[in-house]
Amino acid sequence: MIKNITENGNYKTVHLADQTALRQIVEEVVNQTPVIDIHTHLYAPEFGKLNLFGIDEILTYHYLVAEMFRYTDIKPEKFWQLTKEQRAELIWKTLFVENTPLSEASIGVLTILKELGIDPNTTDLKEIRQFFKAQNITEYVSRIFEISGVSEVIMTNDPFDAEETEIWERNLALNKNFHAALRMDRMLNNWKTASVEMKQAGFAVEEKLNDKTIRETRRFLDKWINKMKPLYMAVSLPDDFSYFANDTRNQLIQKVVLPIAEEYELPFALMIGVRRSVNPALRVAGDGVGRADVKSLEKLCAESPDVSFLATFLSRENQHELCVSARKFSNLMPFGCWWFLNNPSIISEITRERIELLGTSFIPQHSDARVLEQLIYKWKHSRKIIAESLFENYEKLLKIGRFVSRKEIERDVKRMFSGNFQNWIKPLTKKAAVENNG
Ligand code: RAT
Ligand code: ZN
Repeated sequence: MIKNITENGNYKTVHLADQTALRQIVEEVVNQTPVIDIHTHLYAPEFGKLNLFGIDEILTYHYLVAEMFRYTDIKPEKFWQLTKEQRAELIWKTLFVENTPLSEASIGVLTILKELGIDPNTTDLKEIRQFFKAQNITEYVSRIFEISGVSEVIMTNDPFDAEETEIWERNLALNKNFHAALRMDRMLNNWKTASVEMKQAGFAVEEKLNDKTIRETRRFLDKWINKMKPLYMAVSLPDDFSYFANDTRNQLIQKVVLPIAEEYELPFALMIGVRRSVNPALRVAGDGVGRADVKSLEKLCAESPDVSFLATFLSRENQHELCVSARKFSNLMPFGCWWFLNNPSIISEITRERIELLGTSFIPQHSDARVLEQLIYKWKHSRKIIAESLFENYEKLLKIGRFVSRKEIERDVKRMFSGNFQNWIKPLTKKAAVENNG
């Protein structure tokens, strides 16, 4: 006989077999707790055509484009000449009709269809298109958020993207569930071009990092921070990123990014390990992964204790080191299972590892959704694994005789799904103490 949790949080004595009740409650809480999706490529409806939705966008997701090339002989140059509809048709035929859709990204498409009430056995793409054409976008956005259990999303906002900045310049009131993140890729990864573009935009910036350039670069970021009101700054970095080098990127981090992070109390998110354009012919589907050096992240955290860092690594091999670093630095918050890691077997491994090393003091997932409906599958699939990983650990407690209440489970899941992030974006002085130092 063991004790088990009850609905109101009290303990009652039940038979061991009733561990199923514990599992059920964990699943229920995980499924019902709203999540803040801290990294997406979605846009608020006010961004017009940048806000992607519908079956043609879903099918032409670059994860699926890459997979399609595994099965067809079509040359990339020819593929990119097709219209979006033609590309979607080819991907549909290749991955869903002529082959069994077994990969995570293709199962994801079927999860979306099922959750929207479309028969996943439908092979006629025209029929599926009808459903999406009939949607009213404002209501549809709320409906997708509701089905996905997502309360808010953070966008990825690039101050060098003309299509995007043109909309920001209009100062529109955005849907309140979409927030900005200021993306620094072009500035930190391609300074030569970025400096020219900033100059063209009226900032007295030169390629050489003299004092005036630093001042003007900060002024450029001041402008965009005031306009976008981002919740954090972010950059994706290559696998060979080294904070030990004295290169332009590191000088910009030291002289521009970190001072701004302190001044505005904005966390700095580092997404490390992408090898851009491993196969340029595949365009956005052509990036790869490489193992990075976590010591560079530790150096950043150690040298800037007053800056809050969010970090995710693309390589599976870096995940354990990231957890250990987070035990050493309470200004470091690991987040998400990024891109090629966003597969059930790997999410399961990473989440279990993180719980074992960090308890609940991490952010388990982000969707990276580029197309609105992807929120549905990314969160449905991840929730299942997060629930399993949590259950596994509550079960260990149960076996020892330490009983958990529903309230505790709710508190834990809330922290992981929204609280840790909300706490992280608060000014340093207002952050709750993080109890994860190892
Ligand atoms: O996951 C993706 O869609 C990638 O293409 C990238 O956008 C990556 O997530 C990134 O933010 O750089
Ligand atoms: Zn992304």
